[in-house]
Amino acid sequence: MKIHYFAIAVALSFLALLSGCKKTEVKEEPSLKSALEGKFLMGVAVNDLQASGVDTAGVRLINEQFNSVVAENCMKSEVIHPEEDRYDFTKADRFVALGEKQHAFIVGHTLIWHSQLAPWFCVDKNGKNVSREVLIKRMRDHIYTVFARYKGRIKGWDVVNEAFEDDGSYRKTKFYDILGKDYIPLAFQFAHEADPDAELYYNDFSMAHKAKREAVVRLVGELKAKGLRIDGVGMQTHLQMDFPPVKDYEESLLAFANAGVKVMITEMDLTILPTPDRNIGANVGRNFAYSKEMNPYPDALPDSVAAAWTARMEAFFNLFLKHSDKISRVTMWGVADSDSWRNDWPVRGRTDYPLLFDRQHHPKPIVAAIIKAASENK
Ligand code: 9MR
Repeated sequence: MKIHYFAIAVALSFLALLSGCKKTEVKEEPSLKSALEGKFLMGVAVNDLQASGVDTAGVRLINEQFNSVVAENCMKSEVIHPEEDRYDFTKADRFVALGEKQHAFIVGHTLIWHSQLAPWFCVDKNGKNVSREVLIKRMRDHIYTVFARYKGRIKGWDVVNEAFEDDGSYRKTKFYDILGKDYIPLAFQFAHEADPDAELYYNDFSMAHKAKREAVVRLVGELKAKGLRIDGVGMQTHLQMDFPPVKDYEESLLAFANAGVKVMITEMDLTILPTPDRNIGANVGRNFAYSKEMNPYPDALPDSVAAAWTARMEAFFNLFLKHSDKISRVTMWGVADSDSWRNDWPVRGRTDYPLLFDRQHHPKPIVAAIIKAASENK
């Protein structure tokens, strides 16, 4: 018994000694989101494995590094509204719950898009295009129902995605076939009716092309002239090493800001792999056959190649910092390299290195470079 009391007394005095000691300071590494605070939100696209919590390493990075999230796939019409009278919110609910848990600015992607479109959306039971009236009703129902579920929780929406070709002409989608260019203002009108507080965006790839830039500026003007709400233009920013030139990209960024909307970098990634056609943008309809030459770095990037990648990524982040008064958000299209769609497009089964965190979820040198540049850009 005596020994027992003695042991407790020793333990207590040891604890008292410890609490008297000065706490050792643990130096927190700055995160991307804290370094960029006051400049723009740092966002990331979230996939289903992350939203469901299976990818714990990915969730940890989302939480530590990012303060905005966007749904990579789970809100596209083929997923969320697979049949005319059936919605499936399972995955989207998980995504929104993750964003709320992490106090992130949540972005919905995307309402009206020709790709990953629910197969029933624009056609009747015989596969024939529906009438103008039917499509308008379907668009309204879709937008109203999805908005009703997430009203006040999703703060901004990509309302229309990829409506233009690179030459500035309207993409000939089913929406365009049936409604002409009216489908765009209609979508913005329905979205605003459904949640007057939500920010509404137009989102597209290959925005550095002059003709596309001009078409988007025209669209913003037309929407505003009709008294419709449009808050932002999303520049997707799926980059290649040699395309587009930073200068052309900057011209588009400035043109959108001058049109009176916020600019958002919405789907950023930078492929290091050869691209069979530099004008491919993010046109997922185009694919090319696999060959060894097209997959030059299956194991790792040579140092010089990695350095060139870092330099190009840094040039873009320096541009974003230069124009941070015009940019409200920069979103990466995925957390770690292994998550990226780039590994399978436009050639399936390649190993690409397009994001800020590597396959082990370690930050690449670009992360420290961005944090340093942000701290120097007061
Ligand atoms: O990253 C998405 C990928 O997982 C999907 O297979 C693909 C299908 O269309 O869509 C990808 O995301 C696209 C985004 O929704 C719109 N802009 C282009 C993106 C890359 O294709």
